[in-house]
Amino acid sequence: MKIIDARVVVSSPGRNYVTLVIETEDGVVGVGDATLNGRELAVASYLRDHVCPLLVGRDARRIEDTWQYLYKGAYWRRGPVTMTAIAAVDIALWDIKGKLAGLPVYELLGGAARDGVMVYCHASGSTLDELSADFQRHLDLGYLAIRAQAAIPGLEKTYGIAPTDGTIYEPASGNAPQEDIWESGYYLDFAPQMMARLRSEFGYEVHLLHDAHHRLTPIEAARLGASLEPYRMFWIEDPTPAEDQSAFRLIRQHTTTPIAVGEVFNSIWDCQQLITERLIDYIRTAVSHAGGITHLRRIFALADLYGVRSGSHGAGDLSPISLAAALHVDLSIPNFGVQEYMGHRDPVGNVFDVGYTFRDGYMHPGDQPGLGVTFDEKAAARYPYDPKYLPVNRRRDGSVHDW
Ligand code: GCO
Ligand code: MG
Repeated sequence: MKIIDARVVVSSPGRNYVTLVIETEDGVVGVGDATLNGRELAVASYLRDHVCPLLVGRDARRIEDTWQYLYKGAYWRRGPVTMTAIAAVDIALWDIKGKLAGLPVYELLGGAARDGVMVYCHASGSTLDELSADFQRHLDLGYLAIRAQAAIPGLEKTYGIAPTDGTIYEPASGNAPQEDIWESGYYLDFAPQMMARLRSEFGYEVHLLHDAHHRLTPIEAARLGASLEPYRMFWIEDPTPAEDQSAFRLIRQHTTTPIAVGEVFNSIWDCQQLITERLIDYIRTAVSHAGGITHLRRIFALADLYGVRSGSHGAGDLSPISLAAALHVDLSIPNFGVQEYMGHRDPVGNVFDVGYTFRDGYMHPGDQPGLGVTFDEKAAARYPYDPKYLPVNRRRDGSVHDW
């Protein structure tokens, strides 16, 4: 089953997506997501210039061998660009394998270990009243788990707050990133007030999540965790930058609030210490940024040994192909925790036709052979690449801050 073509399509149906299309000699087509938000063309080039030529002529059925060949064989290992490129190939090959077998990918991964995949959505507001209205709206839609973010009084702009006009919350800035001002003090005072309000209004049954976006020092993160303990969080996410994995020991010494980390990780080595020392509760690696289905399963298997559960990244900058791939993995692993689901706004639906469904707080990848996502290349061509950057954070004194 030889691969005869591998091509990269960069399109922007509302936001930028990089899609890898692999075709076999029998006419079976597999698709993979190679999107790295704000660095899209680097992955497109890595694939086009260095990987696609190596794929042509290879046996599409040999997923593990291809993974090892691209990872070990390149000499230069890891990193978000490399691992996103490998992920795209891997996801496309699993799609092909499912189509060849006539089975949805989750069946190839051992079959369904649960009936549905609990997802969490995003509720936000520029005031607490707006946040609570948005929270109620998502409860009415059936969500059982909700991430809550609100604009922080004292700061001009807060990342993660969706504008009310339905656009995405990352600013549209083509030539250079927008720069926001951040001061942790305002945030640390405000976060407990926000959660107190939500718990007093909506009770304790709904799972409550919150993203700190790597902005705190370890001792500040410890303070945040401790101050949120009365509100029984499902998790706080990315409390401090995780390059320094041992920093989480300090956070753990001070709080029982569960911690989720890992959306910017790209390999098992990035999370090894966090998992094996039980410094986190949920590992958030994304299928498209951490080496695809093959590598994600390896990370989750390691996590399972240490009682750490999955909580895969699922923001809108990951294409519907990634979301589908994540859902197949989520459905099949023993230590699933929760799946992020931000959803995709049209015109994304004109380019990606999806088989996954949402009902009563749970998603299911569907039972079509492969991943269950059809990518329309002709439609994609109608939405040319539109360069955009994530914003940058500075403190009031002008120094660049983590985020
Ligand atoms: C999340 C994330 C996203 C990221 C985005 C970056 O938890 O959903 O933090 O909002 O910022 O995916 O590309
Ligand atoms: Mg996050």
